[in-house]
Amino acid sequence: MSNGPPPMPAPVCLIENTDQGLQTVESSLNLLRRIQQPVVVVAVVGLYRTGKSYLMNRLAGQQSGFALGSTIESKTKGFWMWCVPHPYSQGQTLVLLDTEGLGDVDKGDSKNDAWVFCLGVLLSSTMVYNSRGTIDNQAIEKLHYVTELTDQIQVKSAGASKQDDDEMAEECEFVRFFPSFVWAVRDFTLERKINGRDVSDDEYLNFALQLKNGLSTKVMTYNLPRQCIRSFFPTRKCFTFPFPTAANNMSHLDYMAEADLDPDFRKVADSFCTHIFAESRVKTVQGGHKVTGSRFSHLVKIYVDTINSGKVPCLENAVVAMAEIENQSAVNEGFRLYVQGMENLKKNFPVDLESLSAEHQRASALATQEFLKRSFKDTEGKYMTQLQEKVAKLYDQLINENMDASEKLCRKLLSDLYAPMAGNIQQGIYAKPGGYEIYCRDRDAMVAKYRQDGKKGMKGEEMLEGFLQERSAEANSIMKADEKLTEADKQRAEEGQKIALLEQENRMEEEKYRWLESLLEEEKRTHEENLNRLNEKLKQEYALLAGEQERALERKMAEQTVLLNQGFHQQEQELKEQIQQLKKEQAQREAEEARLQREQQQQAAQATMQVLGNTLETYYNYKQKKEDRRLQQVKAQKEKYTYKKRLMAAAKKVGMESKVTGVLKAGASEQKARASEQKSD
Ligand SMILES: Nc1nc2c(ncn2[C@@H]2O[C@H](COP(=O)(O)OP(=O)(O)OP(=O)(O)O)[C@@H](O)[C@H]2O)c(=O)[nH]1
Ligand SMILES: [Mg+2]
Repeated sequence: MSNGPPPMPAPVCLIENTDQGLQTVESSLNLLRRIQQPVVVVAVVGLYRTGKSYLMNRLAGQQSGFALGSTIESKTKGFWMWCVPHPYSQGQTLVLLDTEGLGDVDKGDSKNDAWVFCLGVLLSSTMVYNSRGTIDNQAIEKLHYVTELTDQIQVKSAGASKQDDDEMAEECEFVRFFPSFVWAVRDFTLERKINGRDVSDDEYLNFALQLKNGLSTKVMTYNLPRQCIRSFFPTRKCFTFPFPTAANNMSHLDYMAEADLDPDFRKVADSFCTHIFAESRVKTVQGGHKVTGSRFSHLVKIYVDTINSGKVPCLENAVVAMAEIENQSAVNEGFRLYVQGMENLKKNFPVDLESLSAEHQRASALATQEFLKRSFKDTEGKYMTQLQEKVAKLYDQLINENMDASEKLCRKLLSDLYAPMAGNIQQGIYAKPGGYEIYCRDRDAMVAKYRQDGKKGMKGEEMLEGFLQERSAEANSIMKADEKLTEADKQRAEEGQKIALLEQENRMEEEKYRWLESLLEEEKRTHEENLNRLNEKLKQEYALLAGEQERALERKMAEQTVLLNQGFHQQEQELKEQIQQLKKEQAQREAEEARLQREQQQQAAQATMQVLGNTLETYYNYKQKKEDRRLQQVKAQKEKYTYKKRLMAAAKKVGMESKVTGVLKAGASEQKARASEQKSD
């Protein structure tokens, strides 16, 4: 499965702007959901009929795509999206967003315009503001939407009532989440000179954004949009485009060959594209988390739904909501991989525990990796635990299924191997003097064959134990009916049978213990590995947050230097406070990071103790059982010995000591021979 954008021959509508309000288009969200690559989102906003769609087509490397209008009526409605592989950065997707033109007199809905502008800010990592002519006071006044952003966007979730301090903190937070700002001035015909000196595009923009000294209403009104742009978008860039072609060609610009365009226009357009491709960052959200296509789809839906419901979009809430949806699908995707990984092995059930465990380890590592790749902000490990629980539950179920399959197979194997003996019983082969010896030989040969079969699964010894227990009454009655055996032989045989059964029980317990021990060992290892992976992920997330905070500080400090140099002490003082606020947040993050690390260490230690405790308990139970069985064996041996002693005492009384000793010795050597025969089998 490719993680990049699916082939898109043309842009699609992402957000419709209807009379009922803004509405996301499900098929376009679905398209985004398939993209697992980080996205660089470039949105163009600006007054209607200013060549926005044309510029976006150039970024897409296409002559047509985003529809252009050749009349004075506005063309683009809502938000249109084109996802293409990033031309510079492999593994990233470039999402181009073309938006509805602002200030359309026919529409006459400035509130709606303000939301279009606001969504452009919220969704993009680079926002291109497009205008025509010059950056004069009128042009800046038309950008009044920036002054409304503080009412339209909330950074923190609404908890306690806002204080002045919070208000300031909110505004200063904008810089962390807002896109870089590029002003594209089209049809620029003036000479770029300030006080007779040639200046660059950026100097031209900064000159236009210069503040005026003073506190009169007029000055404050003049300064407000400029101050907002400076403060919210400290990373700014400007491109002044000349006319692309002669006025009479303008309406069929999208059919014109590149070579027929004005060379100066092409030069600026090329350096604009180069700048966008080289400098636009991957879209991030609060905490510095990178946004993938799939996360972006949630973001779009969350913001649009919030705006539609009449509420103010909140950056913090959006990230939390987005993380919840994304983490849940990360759990599902991780689990899907685990199920898929175990599916093949399931076909081969029964398998031994080593194979089952190895496959489980492999599949659960894959599942965890996939989960961690997709999830974010799972600070408490809630979703990671959810995945682990789902995996553990299925693994338990698979172990049971594997045991059932083993049981079924062993039962069949035993019944097949026993079939000739059952036939012999029916024919009375063992019901004659010496029959018990034949029975024992047949049974031992059958057990040896059973053991030779290597594909019995996890229940081989347990099933054999059950089988031998079941057959012990049969063995006893054959033995008792065997006239060749003396009472002493029978007593001895009975003892021998008891011991053999105990030995088999031992084997069965050992088999169980072996897999119990390896399951526990595996649980401990998986737990440790997952904890390490989660810690690593959290560390990475803290590094992202630290990077985000540092970048914000850097930008603010650069802005502070500019203001200081220009003698704007009042604004510089405000900035100073904002910088202090950012530093405070940085210190909070560091303290939080340290706290989390301490907690994680404690958790890890507790978990290890728990697993160790479990292992010790199991081990203790096993030891106890083993000891019980040993005592039983000793008792059985002792009984045998007491019987021998009683027999010898009786023999002594009747003067048959040497005969009894001879019989016992013969019996013992016969038993030895049989044992070595079994071994060589
Ligand atoms: N003068 C001029 N015209 C241009 C430029 N770029 C494109 N056009 C033409 O202007 C017209 C409108 O271009 P669009 O790209 O559709 O403008 P838009 O801003 O997307 O328009 P809306 O979607 O209606 O807001 C088309 O006929 C274009 O060919 C330019 O740089 N200068
Ligand atoms: Mg357009």
